[in-house]
Amino acid sequence: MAKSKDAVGRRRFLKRAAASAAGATSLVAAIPGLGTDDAAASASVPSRPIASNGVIPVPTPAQLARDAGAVAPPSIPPRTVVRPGSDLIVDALKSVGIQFVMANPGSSFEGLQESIINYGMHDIEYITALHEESAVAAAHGYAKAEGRPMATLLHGVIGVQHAAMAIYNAYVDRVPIVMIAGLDYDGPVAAHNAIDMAALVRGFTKWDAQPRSLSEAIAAVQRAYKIAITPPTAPVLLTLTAEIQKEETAGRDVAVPAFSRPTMQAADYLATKRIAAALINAQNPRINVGRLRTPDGVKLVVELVELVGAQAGSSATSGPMSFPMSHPLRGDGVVGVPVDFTLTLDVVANARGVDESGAGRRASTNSGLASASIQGPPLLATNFNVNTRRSGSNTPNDLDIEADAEASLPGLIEEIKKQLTADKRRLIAERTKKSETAHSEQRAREWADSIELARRGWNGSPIALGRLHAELWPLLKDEDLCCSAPANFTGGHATRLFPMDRPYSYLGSQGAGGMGYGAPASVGAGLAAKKAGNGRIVVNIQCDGDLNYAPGVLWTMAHHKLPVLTVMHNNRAWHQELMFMQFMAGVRNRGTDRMSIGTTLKNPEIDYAKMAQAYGMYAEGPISDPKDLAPAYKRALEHVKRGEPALVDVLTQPR
Ligand SMILES: Cc1ncc(C[n+]2csc(CCOP(=O)(O)OP(=O)(O)O)c2C)c(N)n1
Repeated sequence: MAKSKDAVGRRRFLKRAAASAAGATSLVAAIPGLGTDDAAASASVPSRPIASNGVIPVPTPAQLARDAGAVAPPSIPPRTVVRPGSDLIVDALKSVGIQFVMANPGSSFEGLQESIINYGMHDIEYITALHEESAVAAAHGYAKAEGRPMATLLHGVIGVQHAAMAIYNAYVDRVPIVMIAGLDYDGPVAAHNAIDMAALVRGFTKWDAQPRSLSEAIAAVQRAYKIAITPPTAPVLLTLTAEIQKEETAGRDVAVPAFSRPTMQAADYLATKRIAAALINAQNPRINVGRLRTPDGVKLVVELVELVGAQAGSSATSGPMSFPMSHPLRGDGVVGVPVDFTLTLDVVANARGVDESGAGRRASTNSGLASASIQGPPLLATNFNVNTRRSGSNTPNDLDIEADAEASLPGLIEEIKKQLTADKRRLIAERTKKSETAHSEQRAREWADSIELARRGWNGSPIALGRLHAELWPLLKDEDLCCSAPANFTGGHATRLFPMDRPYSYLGSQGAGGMGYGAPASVGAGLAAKKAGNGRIVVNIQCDGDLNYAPGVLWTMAHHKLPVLTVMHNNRAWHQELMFMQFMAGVRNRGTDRMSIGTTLKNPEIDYAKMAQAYGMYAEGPISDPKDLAPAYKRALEHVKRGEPALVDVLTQPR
């Protein structure tokens, strides 16, 4: 491997510095021209405070003369690199539309970092991470809020290792992320190099590449993006050598080609015609909507449901990009009228292989189909080295189409419009009316149940999770809201009380259940909210155990001024595990008294308000009297509405 000029220069510098430092008694002595034995210089300068090592850092007369402008500064050698390769990598990232790159610094990608910060500064924002896992988890949250990937940079080997769990979460959650790992063969630490960097995470990335030249690297960035956003969407990893990042390209004919966006595979024409006919001819069709790829897909599916007056099932309480919960056609239809055709769109089976939308086979329509699905291919189809069974719906349908639902919708809508007769339009208008009435009653029942659940333990202290949420609702009901953290550990109140009506209203769970996700995902959601620029507020109901894996994200929120309200669900425990331990001790009949060992965060108790303040964020708490919640929320929200994060620490019931 040929050594780059930079690397050779850097090694020489390090050697020289090490040699002089070894023979010197102080830093001053190690730097030529600076020394305490320079009596003349010492005598001619005013006295200065003595550094802690006892050495006075005295400038030489020549330096003083230069400072005073008496002599011209030494001539600066001309820039040696005019158009580094990493500038073109920035152009490639721009060509695919990357807007944010998040990283914790590492010399293996210093060339690219410098290019992003200086050369790419008007197009790409550099977000500072305090941990690589947080960078990838933030990208995970961003992709779910936006339906598109951002990029992360990872230091060779160790940064990739730190990121591994977050990559796995994103992979299982089918979330696209473009990750770039640096590789510097001539770097200062040989242990940060790997012959096959991606091997560390290959089991849970969709694709990886280690380009051998700049042209290959440019093509690989565009390829990486395409592969990440094409179903099955997933994280991809590019390993970029320092040589490619730093090579001089001035005078060379390398350029970034225009990016051609990938076309997604849509359902074929015959299948589309059959589904259109089934939707039109059914007496009572149902469309179950899972997670579509982008907000455009959500718009299209709303159009489809309204066009045929179907009843719609939504996964919006499980994650983003689904059918709006408050839409008049979301619900179970008119009681007593059987569903005779079900179309399922991108509904992902849960770990047990049961789809989450209540889909099921029913009687068939007079077009011969009882059920159909359009579902992107499972990751199993692209990567055999997977540790997850999660894939498409396990319920067999009469017609199962392996294609992108979002890309299939325009054709389906067009075909339905072609097939619709005036008679059918009248029938559809009638059933739409009936469904809307039935659904508004259903909605009233659901709302009453949610309020009833939220009332439990209303005046209790520690504070009940229902009240923690209910006090937020009046303050947030008119806001453009994004709930960024998983709701399953916080009683599920958020998804019952707050209407999940926008593609990003609720971002869902960790994917693979890896903790240390909620807080960084909120950073990604915060970036999307800030970029939207319309006052969107991110609400992060934050479990204490989850925050403590990488609390440095609080600094990232403060530093980048993200509109995130963090409300601590501070039950001073990893309560899920405490319950498991209690069960274990119970079945062994040994008593549960000691099960708080290793499962609680007590003695000392963590002060999250102080923690957030230390990271530069407005914070209050701990709050144990529920009457104090609303005023504290109001004060915190004033900060969030000004575009800054804030945290309210609430002492809560376990669940
Ligand atoms: C990285 C990781 N380590 C350990 C676990 C095991 N685990 C599952 S739930 C849980 C407790 C989470 O505590 P917290 O986030 O405070 O939520 P709580 O259970 O208290 O509601 C733990 C540690 C995990 N899922 N992920």
